[in-house]
Amino acid sequence: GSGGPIVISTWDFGVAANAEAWKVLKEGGRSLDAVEQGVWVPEADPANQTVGLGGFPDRDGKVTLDACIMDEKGNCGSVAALEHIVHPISVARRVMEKTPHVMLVGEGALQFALEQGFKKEDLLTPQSEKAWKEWLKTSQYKPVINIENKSFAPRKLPGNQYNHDTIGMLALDSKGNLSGACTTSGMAFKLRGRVGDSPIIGAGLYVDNEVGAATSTGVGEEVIRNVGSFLVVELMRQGYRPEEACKEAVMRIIRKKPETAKEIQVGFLALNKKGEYGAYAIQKGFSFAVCDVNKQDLIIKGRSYY
Ligand code: SD4
Repeated sequence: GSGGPIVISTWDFGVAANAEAWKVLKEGGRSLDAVEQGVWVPEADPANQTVGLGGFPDRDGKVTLDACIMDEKGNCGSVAALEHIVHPISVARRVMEKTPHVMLVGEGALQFALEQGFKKEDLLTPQSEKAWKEWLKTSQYKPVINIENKSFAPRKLPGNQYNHDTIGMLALDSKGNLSGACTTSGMAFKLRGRVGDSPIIGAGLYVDNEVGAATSTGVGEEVIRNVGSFLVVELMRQGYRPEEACKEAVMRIIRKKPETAKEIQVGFLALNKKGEYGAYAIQKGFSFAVCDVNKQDLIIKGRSYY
């Protein structure tokens, strides 16, 4: 552990996001600002088809976004099934800071975002619309195991299925405070109204400033069932190192549904109060990006059960 400041995030695309977060951290800034600004990068990137602008739509052709954010004081904010806003993470932060609530969904979340001055935009890019129309030909609904793919080109996989990745980011600032953010367009071609783990506090993200923080990526349903990120943090509280805690949370999923687990990917990423980090996934191919004073573009291949 570097002792901080440090920022880590899911998948290879975390490198660019970490670089933005690092600008805040290296100036002694707050981890909350770092994670918000860090995840702006994939949210605004139309070539990234799994987060924010340009995300794959649901099966009705609507891009619906899920995001949440949590700070060192245990404050948290979340939006689910939000349409038309490029930066759902910032709407989640406004929910946290400007309302007495934690979570807003759907039309109410959009109404709140517009009242807060966010711009209404069309998030469906021609590229993602094309992918959706292609998917409609067979309309197969089966999540595919996500593996890191070097290019951000449409991730067409065998059987006409698509990859799906979320950015989860965790940061420890120079004051020793932890924050986290998680943002996604969710599972490609999901049922309209489907909400994954990513905006659920305790499932897709959890931060406890006494202990550590955790986030997840993969098939959200299995993460929600096991309250995954909360579990990882609680295991760290009991003395597990970050990778061990992530592994135990993965094992919980595998033990409960061994047949399902063979077919899906779930990965957890964790950072403790000392700046030590680790990850573990069901399937091979889960990577994460690490950035601290020593190295800004480190990619680590996470260990996995299979
Ligand atoms: C979800 N966890 O909506 C997200 C998707 C994801 O890698 O992370 N894909 O279930």
